[in-house]
Amino acid sequence: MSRLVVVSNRVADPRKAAAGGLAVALGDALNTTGGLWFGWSGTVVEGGMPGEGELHVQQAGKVTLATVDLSAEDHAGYYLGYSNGVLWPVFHLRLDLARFDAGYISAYRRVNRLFARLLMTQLKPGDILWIHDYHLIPLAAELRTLGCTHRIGFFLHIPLPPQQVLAAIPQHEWLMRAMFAYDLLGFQSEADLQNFSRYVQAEAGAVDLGENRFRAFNRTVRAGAFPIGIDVDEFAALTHAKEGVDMYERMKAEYSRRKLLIGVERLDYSKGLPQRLRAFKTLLQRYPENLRSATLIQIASPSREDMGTYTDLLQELESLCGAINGDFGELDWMPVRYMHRNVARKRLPGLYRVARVALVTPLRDGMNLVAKEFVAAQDPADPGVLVLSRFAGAAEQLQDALLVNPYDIDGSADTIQQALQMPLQERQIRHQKLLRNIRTQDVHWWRQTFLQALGDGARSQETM
Ligand code: GDG
Repeated sequence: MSRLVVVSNRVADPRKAAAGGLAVALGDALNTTGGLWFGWSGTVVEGGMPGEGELHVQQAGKVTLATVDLSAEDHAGYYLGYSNGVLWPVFHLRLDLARFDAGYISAYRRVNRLFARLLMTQLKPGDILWIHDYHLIPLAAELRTLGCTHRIGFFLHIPLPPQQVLAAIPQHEWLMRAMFAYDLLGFQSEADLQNFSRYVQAEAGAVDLGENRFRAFNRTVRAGAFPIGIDVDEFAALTHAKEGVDMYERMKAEYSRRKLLIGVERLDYSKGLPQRLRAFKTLLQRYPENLRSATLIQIASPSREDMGTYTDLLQELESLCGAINGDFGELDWMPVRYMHRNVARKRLPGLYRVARVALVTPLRDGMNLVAKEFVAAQDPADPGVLVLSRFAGAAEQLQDALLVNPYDIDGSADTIQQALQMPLQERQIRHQKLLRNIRTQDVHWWRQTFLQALGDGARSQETM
């Protein structure tokens, strides 16, 4: 069996429990074949030389972790700049926030070249490479330039926008050409795959060879939708572990007289938090029976704090929460409990389980794992209701959630009310279907399906 090499911006030690579903799933795969996980170490070297970085190699069980330090200049241009100041906003349909003219592209290319150069020193014949996410789109092209002939797959965790939006990126042609250096491209949803297909045919003159294979720039790439899942069993075990149960019981006692709604995400403008708070406020105005009763716990864990757009969002949220609590709160009831803090992963399932309703209402999201975690943590006998944005990749699979348009504040408020009022039997039926779905297409299925498609491609090429 080929050795698996995973490359991602950040590397997690798969032996550590706090690592989360993705790290656990990739760790499983790496442990099976013995593998290498390569990425940024998380260290920023002030005054370091751009395009240079020390490589650290350590063994974590059967997995080799190889990580690179970045100079402050590279970190600013590659990570904060091009990745999170250009690609992240554009891919989430926020052209207004993209900083096209800041010259970040050179650092983005430089770091991808640095990664390629150092990774080449670690590769063995027959390795299969799996590269993750928007930080590393040109990595395969850089590796090919250095003579790498291995099979390389790419998975995009965030959405791929429609043709016209993608074409607004000054370097879009270069990015798309780089995508053809891969053998397999994985997207989260059918919608992303369609955007890719339309874009490459319209902008790159690609020929559709059928079965999602496209030919352009003298290369053939296969593309597919591989919706990422969670480790349902791991999450169910967390739900029944001590911390999960403690959290559940504490919250249940505290909120026994209230209807609890929950929102959990990284603080990010793609997650639709201001719109959600406005919808909650409209709920209280339109359906006064929720006064003194419905309580929204919103966890917005700190993320990319060193970027200005995130500071603006933080201020907007604080002022919205303050206004709702000021206008509607009573001495014994606060409508919104807002936390700008990270909650320990072991406590999340208890919180999900005690909630009557989860609000997962991003304006745009590649998949959204919180939606799936919420479903996994529910008591099947008395499950909570998932209110899910139709613009999350997860909506393609989770059709039995209550789907909303997060831009439609009144419509969202009505749907939240429907969720709060939903009879037990309907909740049970919807939950059963959702659970079946996340179990069938869990994170192990995702990983196996992607790697099988990447391996199958190798076999079909050999027989050509
Ligand atoms: C990207 C794509 C895609 C959140 N707050 C806390 C916390 N979390 C955990 C959740 C969940 C994870 O973070 C968030 O995953 P999402 O999928 O919801 O969103 P992104 O971080 O934007 O992830 C997304 C994903 O990649 C995978 O492909 O689904 O579309 O944007 O696991 O539980 N965890 C802890 N404390 C918190 O306060 N411990």
